[in-house]
Amino acid sequence: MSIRGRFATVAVLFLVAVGLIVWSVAAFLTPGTPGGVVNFTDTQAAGQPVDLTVQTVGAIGSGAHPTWVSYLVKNPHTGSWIQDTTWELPAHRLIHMTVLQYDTGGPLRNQEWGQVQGTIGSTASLNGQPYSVYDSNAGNGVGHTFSVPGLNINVPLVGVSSSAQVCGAGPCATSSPHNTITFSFTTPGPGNYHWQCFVPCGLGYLFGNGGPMATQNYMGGFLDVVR
Ligand SMILES: [Cu+2]
Repeated sequence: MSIRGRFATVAVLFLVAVGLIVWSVAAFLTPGTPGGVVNFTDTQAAGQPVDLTVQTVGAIGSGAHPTWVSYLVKNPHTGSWIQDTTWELPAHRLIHMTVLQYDTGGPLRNQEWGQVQGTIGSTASLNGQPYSVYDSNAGNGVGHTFSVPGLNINVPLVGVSSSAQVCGAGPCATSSPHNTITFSFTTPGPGNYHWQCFVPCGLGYLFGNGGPMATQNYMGGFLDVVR
């Protein structure tokens, strides 16, 4: 091969490499496909509390990342479980939230996240028992949190026993081992409030904070509060 031919080959390979790097960095920085918006504004008459039910699973079992941890929300109109973490809620309304937690847990890196904050009475209920703080170094630890930084809401979601027959793929049925966590909060005025899990549960990613922790419709989303 001539010098010119070799140079052209090296140049093409170099451009392909640069292209691949740019593409992978862009793909890493771009959040996953945003879902629709699950509408809770018309499920109750004006002034009535709104029920919001979600589940947290150790593996979503389908889609682009079947092994990723995820939240799922119960469609208030059809009752089916959907993977969409943008929830449209009415402003200045009492929200009764139920979390069915199917994942295992462990000790928190920051014990602060074991504290229930920002809910009515600064309390939540774990299988019917009220709690305001959970010691993640005891028992099954904490699997995930439901946290809305802009509203100072944080609820530690206690893990299930890893020795049990843990649900392998979402949506999980209540026949699988789970913890039922309930709490209430009041929505503020209209706005977009980011919510997320604060347990670095993105297994296999840098410090556990990539993958599902950084992608819409897995471990974070938005409370889309409207008038
Ligand atoms: Cu999580």
